[in-house]
Amino acid sequence: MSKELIIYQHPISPFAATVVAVANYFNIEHTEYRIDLAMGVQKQDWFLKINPAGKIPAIKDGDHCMGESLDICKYLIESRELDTAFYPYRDAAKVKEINDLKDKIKDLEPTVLEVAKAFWVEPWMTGCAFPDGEKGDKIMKDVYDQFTIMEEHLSSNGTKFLHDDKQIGIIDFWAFNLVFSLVDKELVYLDKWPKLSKWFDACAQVQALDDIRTRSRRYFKFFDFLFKTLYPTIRFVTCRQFGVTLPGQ
Ligand SMILES: N[C@@H](CCC(=O)N[C@@H](CS)C(=O)NCC(=O)O)C(=O)O
Repeated sequence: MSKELIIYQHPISPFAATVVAVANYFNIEHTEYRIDLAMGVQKQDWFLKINPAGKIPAIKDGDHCMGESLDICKYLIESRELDTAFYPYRDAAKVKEINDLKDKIKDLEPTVLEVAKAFWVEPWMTGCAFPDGEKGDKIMKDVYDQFTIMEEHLSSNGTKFLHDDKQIGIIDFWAFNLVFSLVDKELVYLDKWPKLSKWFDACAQVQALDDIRTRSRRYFKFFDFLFKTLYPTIRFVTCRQFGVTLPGQ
């Protein structure tokens, strides 16, 4: 049986974007399979066999199934024996450095998700209010704190990328996908973090990241249209009389 790699993804997931970008960066042949998160496909039995956490991204590589974006990226590199500074898995000291770096900014994941949920998905999709006042400020502050940690890291390291000066690495890929998911929805601006802005621009020039960002941006625009124009218009015209209900109605 040929060993086919399937990446289960959704086009607006920054975690799935990381896995697809890594596969493309290393020319790892794969097929993408879109999981309809809104329909809850990620919680269906067949998918839970692939990733019991019920989340994307996940992969099926021959008989091997797994979830968690960074673990998948590491697996892809190790299983293909890619000897690269991007993730030098054979060098225990470097692996520790990379894991420590991820640990330093581990709250980037929940804080980015919280901003996207509170200021993009929920108000537009479900019609609920934007978090205002202290609540809204706190959500933004949490993500800004992560940006400050990254700024300080880049400053003290004196490097262009998070690990290294010349070579982009696995944590840059992971963090870039998270950060652009907010920048491209115009939910955050990086001007107050000059080193982080430079890092962002340097990552954006890497072809695999530029490709995935361009694709994600198209989907952000599509969902923007759906949330901000189509849904409210349909609500306005009130479909109730036709028996149609949208989220938030
Ligand atoms: N830590 C996970 C996060 C994955 C994650 O949160 N995925 C979201 C999409 S962005 C998901 O599948 N959510 C569906 C759900 O929770 O039902 C990773 O890095 O892979």
